[in-house]
Formats: sequence, structure tokens, C-alpha cells
Amino acid sequence: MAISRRLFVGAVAASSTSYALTAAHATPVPTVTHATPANAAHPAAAPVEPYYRIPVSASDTPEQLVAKAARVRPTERQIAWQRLERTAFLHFGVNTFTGLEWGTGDEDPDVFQPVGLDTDQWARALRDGGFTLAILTVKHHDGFVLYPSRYTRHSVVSSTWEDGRGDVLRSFADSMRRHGIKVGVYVSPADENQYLHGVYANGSARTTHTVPALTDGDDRAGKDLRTFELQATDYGAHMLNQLYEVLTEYGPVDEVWFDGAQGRIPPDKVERYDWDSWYELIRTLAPDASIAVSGPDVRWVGNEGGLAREDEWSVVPVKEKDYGRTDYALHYEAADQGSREALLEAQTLAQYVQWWPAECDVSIRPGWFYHADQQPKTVEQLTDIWFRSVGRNSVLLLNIPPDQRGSLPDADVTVLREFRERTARELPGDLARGARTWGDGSRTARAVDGDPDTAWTAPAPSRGTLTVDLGRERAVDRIRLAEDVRHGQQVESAVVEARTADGWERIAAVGTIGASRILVLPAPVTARQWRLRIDGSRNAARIAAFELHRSRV
Ligand code: FUL
Repeated sequence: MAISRRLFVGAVAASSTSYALTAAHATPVPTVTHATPANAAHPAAAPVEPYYRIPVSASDTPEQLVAKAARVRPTERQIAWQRLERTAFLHFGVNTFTGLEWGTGDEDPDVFQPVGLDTDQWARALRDGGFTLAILTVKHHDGFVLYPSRYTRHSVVSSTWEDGRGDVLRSFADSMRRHGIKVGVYVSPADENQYLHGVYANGSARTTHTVPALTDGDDRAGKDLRTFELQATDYGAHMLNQLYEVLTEYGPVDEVWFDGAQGRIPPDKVERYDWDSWYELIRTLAPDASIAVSGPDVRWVGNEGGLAREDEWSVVPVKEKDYGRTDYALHYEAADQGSREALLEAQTLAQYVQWWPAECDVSIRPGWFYHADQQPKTVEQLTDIWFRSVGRNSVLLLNIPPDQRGSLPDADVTVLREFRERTARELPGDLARGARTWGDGSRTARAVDGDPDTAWTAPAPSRGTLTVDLGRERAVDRIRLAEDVRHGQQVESAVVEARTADGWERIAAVGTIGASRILVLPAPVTARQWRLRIDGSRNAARIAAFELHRSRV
């Protein structure tokens, strides 16, 4: 303990002591995220990610806890994910045709008849809406699979649609890539069809499985396949085999989305998900993919309204559940997940402080699946959600469900386009870009150069002022702040001020900034000089953006 105390007392230096830190706690660096067979085979592709999570202990002092949080850094993968900002969900499957939200697993596959399937239309609509990645429900809780899997007949092959030769995943992935949109997959762990007619919760022991398991007449037989020996139940292996198909036959995947629901099974049954094996397979086959929600890279914000907390932390106390599933140390609905108080409150519950940024999921319509009697949200509602997600250090995951034709409804397509136009008008040209700057610390101009990879560094923890001179008085009603999160999330308190006839006037105050913080002023404020004052930070604040805008709405 003496060693770790020495490491963390006082100011936090971004040095290389994190390995010592891990050793001091005798806790191995998690193999799931840092050492996969792929990494071993291709050392050049293995990022060293020492700061992604740091063990905490019940004997840490409050200062040590905060010092540890200040040392947590995102992985390259998480930085890339955070910059996506606006991502889309597409819930599509048998529910689209039955009207259910959670299918039974006994649906006749022939109900799936998207006779006008047009995934290019999805891609165009998403591109016009400003979306950068889209996640398809390859399998929802009912277990119906949208591609011809070798491991179940409960899929598109058993529908007369396209004579059983349809493949929604192929069409989706091709269309997205053609339109410059990254591909994500939702593969539900809960699987009603496998419970009723397969291996879900069949009580099988966790044993070693070779993945992929070749099926009778498997077209991959005799090919030079990459294989894995992984621990799993029968159902865990079923998931592994399907993930293998999805991740090897449809091009690069950038997000794998798991919720943690159990199927609707009697209380005496349980399927304990093989998270560690699933993660290892994904890390190897799709090294760029963020594993979201029931995964180590991305955290569910805690509601399905698309709303982040006003002060949203990306460094949060976590614990591991089941076979390595990352979980909140505090309740997922807790209003505060990352402040000093939250770190202390979670201290005896948490195993680590971890970079685990929030994703805000919400549907454009009341349901996740398409229902003819439901209407999309308005542009005003979506814009409000955008301010409260992307504007609060989170990524927006907006669901737009395709209809029974297999198209996105016209009304939704129109709203998506207007949503992008509206958000562009909310933050038109940055008035501070390239303006004269001065202040404490070094390189103040880097906060206004428009480059997310350069930053003004405030001098020391807790203090620093950056002033911007716009050359003449300008009216401002939107402000965007950003930390250079490659150096962690540090700011705990900051104030924006404007110089008016009465001197420096406080215009807005924030607790956190993170990757992006957008402030909406109740009315425009006119001033020539503006300043950002950092009042509290864990480590020296690095501000990548101090933008001033006058909306045109
Ligand atoms: C939840 C599911 O139960 C819903 O059906 C939906 O897919 C949502 C995004 O995640 O956990």
C-alpha cells in the first residue's frame, strides 16, 4: 500500500507509472481488452492501453481516488467512437410485421416479407441526417436472424421473401459503406427461439468449444479458418458461432451492441452469458469495434430517452459481473456517476475507475420497432435531445425503424434531414475561430484553431483563464467547449464570462466538459471579449475548443 500511496499523493503526473500502479494492486491488466490472440499474432496492431481502467481499493484516500480518476485515459477505439457523435439504430425483424416489441420466438419466419427492402434508401436518409454509424438488429430477443446463419433455421432462409435467399445484413452493410456510414451490429443475448427450440438456458456446463464449429456441409470446410478455443455453455457457443459469421463475412464492424436482458424464462432457469469469450472473439475479429452497453467500451446512459446528465463523466467507478461484464458500481440511474462524491460513494462497491463514456439511446418513435399508428418526434424534440446528449459529453444513438416495405418512412426521412439542417443552424460559423487569445498556461490559440487534436493547457490543476478577443462586439447565444480527452477528463468546474460595460460578467457555468459540452444561453449576449475560467480540475485542463456561436434558428 505504501507504494501506491506514494504514487498518488499530490499533483498527478501523466507519466508511465500506471504499470507500477497495476502491479502495486496485484491486479492483472484485463486480458479481454489488452491481450488477445490477435494482439499476440500481430504485435503492431496491439495498442498499449495502460490507463483505460485503474484498480481502486477500499483503503484509497479520497485524494488517491481522484488522482486515479485523473489518470484514466480512453483507448484509441473509444476516442474514435466518441467522435462519431450521431449514430443510428435500425430495429427491424419479425416484430416489424407482428406489431410486437419483444417477440415470442415462435413466429412463423414467413411473416418476414419486406417486399420493397431498400437499404440504400436507409443509408441516404441517415447520411442526410448527419449520421456516421448505423447499428442493425441482426438478431433481437425473439431470435429471428436477418442473415442466413448456419446455426439456426429461424432466419431469413425460412421465409419465402426472396425465395429464402435474402440477406438483410449483407444489403445493410453494403449500403452503409457505399454511403460512408460505419457498420454496427446488435446481436441479442436473449433468444426466445433458442430457449423454445434450441440450447438457451439448457443447463449445459461451461466447457471449451472450438469456434467456429463446422456444420454438416459447411461451405467453410477445408478453408484456412482462424479458429478459437473458448469457454462457453452450449448457448454461449451458439452466440460465438453467430458472432464469428457476422464478424468474418460482412466486412469491418465498428460497434457490437449487447443489452444484458435474459430471455423470458422461468425463475429456476438461467443462461449465464459468456461475456469474456464473446469479448475475446470480438477483439480479435473486429479490433476496431466498440463493445457497447453490456461491454467494456461504452456505457448505457441509464434511460431510453436519449438524455445525458448535465454533468456527465466518462471516468466512472465500475465493477465486473458474471464472466467479465463491466457494470456500474453505482445504480445506473444515479444522477451523479463520476464526481469526487460519487467516487467516494462507490469506493467499496467498485473494482476500478474506468473510461466508460455514455451512449444515449432513444427511438424517433414511441416503439423501437415500426408500428403504423406511431409518429416520429419533431425536429424540436430531436434538437433538444441532441443538446442533451451530444451537448453533454455523450454519443447519440437514435433509432429509426424501417417499415413493412423495408424502407424508412417518408415522415421520418424528412425529420432526419431537417434535424441535420437545424443542428447546423444551431452552431453556425464559430466566431472565435482564429481570434486573438491570451491567458494562463501555454498555447491559448490552440483552443480556437478548430483542430480537436490541439489544446490550450491550463497551468496547473484547478486554475486558468483563457481570454478571446473577437475584434468587435458580437452577439453569442451558443457556446461549445471541449476537452482534449486523449488526456482524460479533468475539468470539474468552469465559468464562461463576457466583458460588458459593467466589467466581466458571468454568462454560464458548468461542472463537467468532456468531449463536447454545448451551452444554450437564454438570450444572446453581446461582447467583444470572452473568457473561459477553469475553477476546478483534477489535472491540468486541456481545452481543445472554446467556440462562440450566434444561432440562426
Ligand atoms: C432494450 C431492448 O429490450 C429493446 O427491445 C431495445 O432493443 C433496446 C434498444 O434495448 O434492452
